[in-house]
Amino acid sequence: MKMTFRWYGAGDPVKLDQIRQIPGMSGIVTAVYDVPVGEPWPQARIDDLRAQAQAHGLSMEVIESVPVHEHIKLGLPDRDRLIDNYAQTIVSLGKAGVRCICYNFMPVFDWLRSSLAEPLEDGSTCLAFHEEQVLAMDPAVSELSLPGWDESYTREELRALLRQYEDVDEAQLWDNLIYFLRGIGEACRQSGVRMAIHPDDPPWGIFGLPRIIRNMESLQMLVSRVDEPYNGVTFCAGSFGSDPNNDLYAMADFLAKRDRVPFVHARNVLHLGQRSFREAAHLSSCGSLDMYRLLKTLHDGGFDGYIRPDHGRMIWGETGRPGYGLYDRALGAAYLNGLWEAIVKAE
Ligand code: DNO
Repeated sequence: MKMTFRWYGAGDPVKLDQIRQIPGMSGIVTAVYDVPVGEPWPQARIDDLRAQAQAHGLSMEVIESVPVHEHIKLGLPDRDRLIDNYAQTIVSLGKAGVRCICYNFMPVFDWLRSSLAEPLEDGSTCLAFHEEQVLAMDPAVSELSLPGWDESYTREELRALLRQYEDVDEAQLWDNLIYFLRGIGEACRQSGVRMAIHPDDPPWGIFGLPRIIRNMESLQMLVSRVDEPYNGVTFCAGSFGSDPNNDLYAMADFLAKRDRVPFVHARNVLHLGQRSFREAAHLSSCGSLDMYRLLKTLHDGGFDGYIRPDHGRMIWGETGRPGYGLYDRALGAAYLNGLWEAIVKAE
């Protein structure tokens, strides 16, 4: 297992100097953020990021994310050119030593929460999803915006995009995903890069848009339709785990035993009903997920990939990017490293 930490580049309030001081940290998970979605990433920009990491004693073997252009998800005629561009980026990343790319296939929006700073009794804040608040939102009219979302659309463009998805159902979205994965297969095989799809977050449909990476059935479908080692999953515990109907451990076991988990996002959630949750500290007793059982299942299934602590609460007065402060994620990393050491030594 290689412990990593997400870093948003030079503008991130969390600095590489700080990340390197977290015990057991092997590398950063980052991206080139200012190349328009769909364009290939210049090799020089990738190499520069890697040099920054290395200057701080950190590796850069995981990229999160190389975003997939909406026209690929929609299956529009210009997708072949966009897939070729994506393949070029894969090859360039491979040259720079990247081994894993985390991406998602969620239409229009990435992850969604109703609150980015819900106050907790202990004075910290966390991200939360309250179904009734989300159902009251209308993205086509509100000024809704979250970190991680593509901010480059105007309201009118967003409305037009949402209309385009009216003709895309789940079966069509699946076909478009498989087409994409096959289209980048050669680049992945050549460059030794593994793709790790991020689950839909939360793992159910929102705003009437199709969402397809949600549960065990999705995973079975994914690995059977493109049965190749490069086609993997980012096992995001908090995303799959926010649906109480998901058997997280059976899902981890299924994927790990097939060697389809190049990357893990380890975080905990506290269920507040079927479709509402709060993001908890990483420790099992703070939420609804058993982090020991999850790591043990991954370990026993043969997992030996990259892992990172995921969203943290804001604690000790820290301000910054919601979910991506330094302190609670660093505590998460230390805890996960401790669990892993105990699991390995008990063998
Ligand atoms: C949220 C992240 C996601 C993830 C993308 C991958 O904090 O886990 O935004 O990076 O879905 O493409």
